[in-house]
Amino acid sequence: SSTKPQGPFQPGKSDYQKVYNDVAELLESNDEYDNGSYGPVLVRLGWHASGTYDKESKTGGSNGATMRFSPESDHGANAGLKTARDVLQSVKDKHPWITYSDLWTLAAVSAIQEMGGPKIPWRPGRQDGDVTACTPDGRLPDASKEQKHLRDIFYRMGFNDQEIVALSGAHALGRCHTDRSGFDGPWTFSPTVLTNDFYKLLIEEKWSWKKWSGPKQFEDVATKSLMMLPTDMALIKDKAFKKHVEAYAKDNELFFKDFADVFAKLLELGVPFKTDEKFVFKASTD
Ligand code: DDH
Repeated sequence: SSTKPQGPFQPGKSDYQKVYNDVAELLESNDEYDNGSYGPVLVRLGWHASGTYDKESKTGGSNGATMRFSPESDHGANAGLKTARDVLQSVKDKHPWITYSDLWTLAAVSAIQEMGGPKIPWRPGRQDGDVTACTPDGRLPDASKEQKHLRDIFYRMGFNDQEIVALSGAHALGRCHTDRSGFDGPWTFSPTVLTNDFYKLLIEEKWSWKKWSGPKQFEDVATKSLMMLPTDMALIKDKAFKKHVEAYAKDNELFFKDFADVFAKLLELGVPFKTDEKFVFKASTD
């Protein structure tokens, strides 16, 4: 009893790896959910928590985890993300020392790696904020718009054209839900595996407007089972974007390298880290 450690718990890499592993175990724990994986919606949570960053005012970003609170939780862009937050609560209960903001970003890293994606170096240090740090509505992209809007939104976060295209490859994963965004369907035939298929399909398939009463979206002419958003299609309408789409369509390794860099950067926007040391987590298949 005299050998009890003193002071507050100081988590290290092995503690974060345990969190990573617990998220990995959750991903396919519910056959009934979507394509049998919470992976895509956890990636979307990490992205929407981070993509509110504004480099001028230095507000928003993953630090704070302010999507726990209304009004941010009710912003239209965040529809459906309660599912992701709720799923992660069991991990938070098991590891109460981790902040929600570190947990949400680490969960996105776990989901990407477990879905066959590249290693995403990650570091801890985010602090949870309160409701006063909620960002105003409108900081996340509007899928009905095109290249000018993409640049307005992503330049505000500090990204360039190549990074916009690299980030967009995440749409190889998951799907649109009519009861969330109003859009419908997946982008690829393997929505629980990260590949460069988003770019390949964008270039190789023929796309036409879907005939339906929902929001304007594209469908592939060949099978009518895949979709593209107007913002996705803007990536091949715009010459400067298209050049990167073509490069990633040809070279999955290049996509993985650039995606790892830009996704890691996204998750760190605006976070006042105290350490430079980044962790690379072991995937369950390593
Ligand atoms: Fe996205 N995304 N996204 N997206 N996104 C949707 C789903 C998913 C836009 C709109 C939508 C990124 C960029 C953009 C993921 C990851 C990322 C849906 C459908 C819409 C709409 C939501 C629903 O109905 O459930 C737009 C617009 C952009 C843009 O302008 C570039 C980025 C950068 C990422 C990322 O992770 C880096 C993922 C994953 C999904 C699938 C979610 C799911 O539940 O499945």
